[in-house]
Amino acid sequence: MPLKIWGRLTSINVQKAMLCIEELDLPHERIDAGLAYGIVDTPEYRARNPNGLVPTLDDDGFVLWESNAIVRYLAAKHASGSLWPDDPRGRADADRWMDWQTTALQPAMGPAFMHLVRLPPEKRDPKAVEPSRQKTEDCMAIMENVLGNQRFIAGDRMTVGDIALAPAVHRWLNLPVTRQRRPYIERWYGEIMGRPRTARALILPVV
Ligand SMILES: N[C@@H](CCC(=O)N[C@@H](CS)C(=O)NCC(=O)O)C(=O)O
Repeated sequence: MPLKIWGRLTSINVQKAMLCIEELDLPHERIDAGLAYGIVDTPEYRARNPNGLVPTLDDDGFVLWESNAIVRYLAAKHASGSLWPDDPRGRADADRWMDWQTTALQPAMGPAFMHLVRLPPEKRDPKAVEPSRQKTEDCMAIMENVLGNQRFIAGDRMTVGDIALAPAVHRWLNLPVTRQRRPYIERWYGEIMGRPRTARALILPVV
C-alpha cells in the first residue's frame, strides 16, 4: 500500500514531510487539504488528526500527525544509517535541529511570512515584519556558522535535520525582505535544491 499523506504543498510542515518522502522515493498519494482545500474540518479527517491541521500520514493504517514525528518515523523506517543516523550522538545532533526549527526558527520567521504573504492584505501589519526579520537573521547567523564548517547541518551527510530546515530556508530566501548574504547557507541550500526530487516538495512561489 502506498503511503497516504494529507496536506497542501504550500504548507511548510507538509513540505517537510514531502521532502522526506521524495528524498526516500517512497510510493505515495498526496491529498490536498487545508486552507482553501478544506477537508481538515470533516469528521473523517478529525478522526485521523484531531488538531485539524496538516500534514497527516497514513502508512497502511498507522496514522501519524506532527511533521517532525512523520519525518522521524519515515527516516527510521527507511533510512537508518543515512537520513536517520545510527549513532546516538549523530542522531541527537540531527534531531536537535528539528526541534530548533520548530521552537526557534519558525516562531522567528512566522510573523514576517504571515504579514507579507499569507494573511489577506487588509489584515497585514507592516510593523510585524521587521522584528521577525531581525530574529530570523539571528537564526540564520547560527546556521551559517555551522554550515561554514561542514557540508550539512549535522555533519558530512544529509540527515533529518536538513529535511526539517530546508523548507524554512526555502521560504526565507524567497521572502520579499532584505537579507544578509550567507554564503554557506546559500551553498547548502543550492545543494539541497539540486537533489533530483527536491523540487517536487519545495515549490515556488512560496505562497
Ligand atoms: N506542529 C504541527 C503544525 C501543523 C500546522 O500548523 N499546519 C498548518 C500549516 S503549516 C495548518 O494545518 N494550517 C491550517 C490549514 O492549512 O488549514 C506540525 O508540525 O505538523
